[in-house]
Amino acid sequence: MKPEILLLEPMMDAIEKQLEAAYVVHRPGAAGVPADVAPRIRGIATGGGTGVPRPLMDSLPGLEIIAINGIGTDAVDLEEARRRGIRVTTTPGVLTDDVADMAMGLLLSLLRGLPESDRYVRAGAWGHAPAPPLGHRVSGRRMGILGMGHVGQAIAARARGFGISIAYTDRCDKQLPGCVFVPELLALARGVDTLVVAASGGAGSRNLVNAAVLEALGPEGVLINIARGSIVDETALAAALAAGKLGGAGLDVFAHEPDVPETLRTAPRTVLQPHRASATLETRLAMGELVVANLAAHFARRPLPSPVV
Ligand code: 8YV
Repeated sequence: MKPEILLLEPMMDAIEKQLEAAYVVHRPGAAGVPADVAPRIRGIATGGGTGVPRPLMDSLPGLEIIAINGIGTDAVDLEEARRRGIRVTTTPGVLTDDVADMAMGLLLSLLRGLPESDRYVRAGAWGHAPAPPLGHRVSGRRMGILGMGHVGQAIAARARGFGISIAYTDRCDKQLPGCVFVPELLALARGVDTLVVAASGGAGSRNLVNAAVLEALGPEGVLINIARGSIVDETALAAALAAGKLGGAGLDVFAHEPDVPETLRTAPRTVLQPHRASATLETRLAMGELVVANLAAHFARRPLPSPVV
């Protein structure tokens, strides 16, 4: 008998086929998990942003494993999982480079005005209407990174190649060559013109990037967020952009996805993405393979490739 699992987010066809071959896969829609199915569910495959809502976890008495197709664990109650002996796995390593690339992509798009220029050419305006405003030089900028884990360090490595200096804040000084550690986020923001959010989400980082931090970045400063929307106070961000107190923002993530506040959708000097930092064929395949491998190891009672609980 195949174990029964829930698939809470679509994955690549090739991955879903592998899941279908090994499990009875249920895809709960808006109606949720039928009452007769819930007791039979032993595993969940889900995304980092989607996680597992606590009421869903509570409705699955036989749940044994949650395999996250991502590295963020903030949308899963890890304490409760530990308490109930539910294993939790993530997909570390394989998405680091893509997420760092997205941070640089957002920075380049924002500073060089790529989306506006693209629209200008497509509209046939070239030669007929004034060109878009001049952009800003990328080299020579001073980048501050909030959260210097694997992704933060991959962003630093790329930014250095663009002639950008690096400072960062984290729980402790990681003694990284060529990177200046600044213990306080506010002090970091005062000393840089580019703040990149690469920290973990969750209660400990909620609204860390607040009005004071944005004001410290200043009218020439830009914010890039490829981590979690919850880390940034979106109301303060929209207000700072509207008032010209912040130079711009490149955002891949939002506090209440897929809802993006109107104030951010219409804010000036912004480049927005629908949580796409790990969304390449190569990486989503590698992530999916890890999800499959973790589930397979669990049901075969082998050691899990990448457990967090
Ligand atoms: C993915 C993520 O987009 O790694 C994470 O935590 O949020 C992203 O890489 C997501 O997990 C896929 O839905």
